Amino acid sequence: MQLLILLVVIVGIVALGQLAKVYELSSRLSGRREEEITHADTRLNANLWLVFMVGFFASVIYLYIAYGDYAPPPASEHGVQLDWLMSFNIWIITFVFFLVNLLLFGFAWKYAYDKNRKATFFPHDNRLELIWTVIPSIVLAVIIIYGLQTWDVMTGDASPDALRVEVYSKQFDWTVRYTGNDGEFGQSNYNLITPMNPLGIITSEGVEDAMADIEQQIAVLEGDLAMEKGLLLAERARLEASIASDDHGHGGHDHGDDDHGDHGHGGDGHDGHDHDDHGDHDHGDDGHDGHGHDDHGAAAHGGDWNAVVQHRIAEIDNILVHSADQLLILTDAQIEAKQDKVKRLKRHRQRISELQSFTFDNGLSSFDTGRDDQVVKGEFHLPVGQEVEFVFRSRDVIHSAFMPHFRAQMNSVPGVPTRFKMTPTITTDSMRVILDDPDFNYVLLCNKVCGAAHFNMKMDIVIESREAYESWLEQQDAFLVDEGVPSEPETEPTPSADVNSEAGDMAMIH
Ligand SMILES: [Cu+2]
Repeated sequence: MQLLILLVVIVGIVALGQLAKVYELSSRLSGRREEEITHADTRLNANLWLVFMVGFFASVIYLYIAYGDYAPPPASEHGVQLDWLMSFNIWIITFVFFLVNLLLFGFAWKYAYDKNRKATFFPHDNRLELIWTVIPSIVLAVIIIYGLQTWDVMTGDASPDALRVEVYSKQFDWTVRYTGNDGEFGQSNYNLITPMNPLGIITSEGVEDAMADIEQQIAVLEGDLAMEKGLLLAERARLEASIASDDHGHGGHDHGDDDHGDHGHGGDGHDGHDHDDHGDHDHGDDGHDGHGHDDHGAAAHGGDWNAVVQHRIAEIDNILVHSADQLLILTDAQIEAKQDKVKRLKRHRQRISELQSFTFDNGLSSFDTGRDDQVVKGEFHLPVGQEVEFVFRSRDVIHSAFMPHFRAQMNSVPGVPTRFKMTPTITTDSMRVILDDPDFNYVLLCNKVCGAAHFNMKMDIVIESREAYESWLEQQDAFLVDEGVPSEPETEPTPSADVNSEAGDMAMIH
């Protein structure tokens, strides 16, 4: 097959060569040289330029008519101005487009080669230079100033009574937050993000719960590690070895604290922890075994290393013998995973403990203002004619909040809150009538390719009368319902009896 194609190509090239030869022969017969171009040839080409120009212009005009309208009318105040800015630019571009192409094709037609005409030598002209420098400068300046002014309308300070709405992005959905009755958003931090608190809103209760939860997780993991057979045996071996080399290893200590050591543990042997009546309490019945606190004792007394070590060995032996059924046997990888988890939990605990609140102008603490915040998903509502101040945050990557019907778009950047303001002017219902589409909805889309499910990152926006908006907002749960139980967005309100019993349970756990 390939051979066949190759043959066809070769035959084609040969045929072309033969055709060229025929042409050459025929022009030689007619007594005319090949490179000689007649006046008719030139005029034909010149006229074809004009034909092309007319076709080109006609197709551009067709595209303007077919696609020039940005379908739904702008549904926000600044949207009208933004559309004007766009149209203004388009008209300038259109004018320049037709002018330049008219000159380009027109000159090609008019000044086609004519052997009787000599080209004018025209190297420089100050007037021309001035014209094509000054005019574009003025036009560009107008475009830029007009553009900046429109930008300023969208991003300038919102009025104090603007409705404040936070739009939070993550892979792959949007969450919207309202301030609640106090008019302030609660502070937020990623360290407090949980499935129940996707925005990481900080409240004093939330911090306490998170800390208790972390403590509990650490306790469980450390409990497991304390009962791991391999670790216990390894520790025991290490301790034995340290006793064997004790004269060298810890001699210094003992000498240094001689009197101390003698005091406390003179004749007591391994059992001697007289410093600690607490210890006696705990282990009175257990005899040789239990001195869970002797690390502590050792640190305090410094000198009784040997006794401590022996004590710990006895303790380990006791576990190995008497609690054999509770021993865990884990692989190295499992142990490492648990130890790693403990380290990460401790870091997490550290970061949460470093959170600091601040006080708003009205005297509220930023750890208190989050309780009544309303968090919604799936769809959010805005009152028509009300100025809205949007704040954008992102959890993971850069997203872009795009609300095409309002001619609004803003990047949503992790770590850098962004914002703009807008005033919706057309309700969803009115727009449905305008577009004659009963299913129409305003949308918030993601306009940055942010990952696999980017296409699905969408939220509906409902623009409605102030009354309808207010009654909708009233139905949205506050972040913390009653006694510190985070509400679940998007579910029916929980009966208050359940909330209370749940709160009771949680209080017991923590
Ligand atoms: Cu996105």
